[in-house]
Amino acid sequence: MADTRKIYVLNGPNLNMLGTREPEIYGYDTLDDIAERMEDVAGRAHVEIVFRQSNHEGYLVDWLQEAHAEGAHAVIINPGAYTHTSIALHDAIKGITVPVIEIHLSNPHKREPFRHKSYVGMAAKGTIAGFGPMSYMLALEAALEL
Ligand code: DHK
Repeated sequence: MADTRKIYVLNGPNLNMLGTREPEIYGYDTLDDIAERMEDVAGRAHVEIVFRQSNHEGYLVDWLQEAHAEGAHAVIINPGAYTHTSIALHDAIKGITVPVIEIHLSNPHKREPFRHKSYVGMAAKGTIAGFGPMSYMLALEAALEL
């Protein structure tokens, strides 16, 4: 029987600008490029990727709850700047049983002090940061092994 596991990949504010946004930090790949690569790998593992982006915090909360309600296998989330501010995302992750992997393209710990705290990381199963778009692929590999 086909494996119908779903992995949600959620992206927060400004990640829709990847490719042109501060490329010296975030690189030249677009979010579509990343989604395509993930879908390719996941497809070979017969896993469905649900790939979303929003600039609005509440949508990310809704989608975390949706992943839970859908019985998703895992959530990979790059919360963008909400990483460092959002108790709502922290609480949403604590309130669901789906394992959540926090990711970042850059390594926030090498950047400004206001990026050193992660409300999401405090609730997530684990964090992968600093590998550019490869952070997404490493998280997918981890999610597939869970
Ligand atoms: C993305 C952002 O938009 C920032 O606000 C975070 C993260 C870092 C990233 O590296 O992917 O601080």
